Amino acid sequence: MKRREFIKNTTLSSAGLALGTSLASCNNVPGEVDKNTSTAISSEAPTIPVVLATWHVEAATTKAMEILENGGSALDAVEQGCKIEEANEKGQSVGKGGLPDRDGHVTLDACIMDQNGNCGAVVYLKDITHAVSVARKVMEETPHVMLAGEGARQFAIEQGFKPEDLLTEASKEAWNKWKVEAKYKPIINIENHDTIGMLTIDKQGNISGACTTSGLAYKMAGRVGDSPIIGSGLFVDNEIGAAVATGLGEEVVKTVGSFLVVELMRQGKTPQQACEEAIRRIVDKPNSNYNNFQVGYIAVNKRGETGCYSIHQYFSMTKFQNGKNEQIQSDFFNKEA
Ligand code: SD4
Repeated sequence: MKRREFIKNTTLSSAGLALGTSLASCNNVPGEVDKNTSTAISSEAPTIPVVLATWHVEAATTKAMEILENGGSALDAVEQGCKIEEANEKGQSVGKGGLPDRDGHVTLDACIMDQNGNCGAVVYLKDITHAVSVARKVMEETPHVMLAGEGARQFAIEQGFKPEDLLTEASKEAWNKWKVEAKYKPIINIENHDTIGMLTIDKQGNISGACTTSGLAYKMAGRVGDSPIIGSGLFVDNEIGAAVATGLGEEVVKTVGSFLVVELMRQGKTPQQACEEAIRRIVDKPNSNYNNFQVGYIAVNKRGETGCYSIHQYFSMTKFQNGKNEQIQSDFFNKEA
């Protein structure tokens, strides 16, 4: 089977769902690798500040780097960078315009973590575009780490966020089309980029991270993925580095993926080696059906060295470092397809 057919036909049998977001994106032509992009291995010496994000999100990394270059904090950079994608209605997997659950509700998951190990998260948040900023408010204004559902929504409104309908015409149309058959195995959409996960190191050498998503398209009502779960979708340790995940959240949660990547770096692995080992933990499980889903990790260590790795081809990250804002194709595990 050709790679593109594989992507289009693959479903997530474990969850009975497919990623409504992309396995392959990064380029405007689905499934084609842009020859101008770099590979993950770079010979250049790492420097800080650095911004790293999942997928092809140059506007977001530009915004984050602008903040860092002006002496701003890693935390501000990561929040402001992610907000660019949340507000982008064309991205059907993040914030406004995200694809809804099977009942037509857009529900968002997000988290944020700073250099002091503080963190905040929101899960199953409705009606608020900037979930990452609500997560930051949870971190800074409450004694809690995570708020869910209606409580999160009420908290956001009290904090001054304006409720709005996140279901855009385009996403509604996609949902209506899906409803014709309502198979809980929608075709994977390979044209959009994905969940945004972002990691930043500021001029002081402090590290922060954030992750924000509308999760799996047409998921069961109430489903929460890895993205808002500290340690799974995101982990930051200011002494070591940080990691963030994208792809089928259920598989990331089962291996506590981002925490694992950071712990592997603590043990001396490079970010690249750590991402590869974390993917191996998923594919090496007995009865792993990894042919049917994608997971990708990106990571950065304290020195500003970076890495990324995924199960299948066409995952990419955007890296802004050494004055270059570039899309980098990830190496991947499954070379058989
Ligand atoms: C989730 N990890 O909700 C997120 C979604 C995602 O590619 O990254 N999709 O499972």
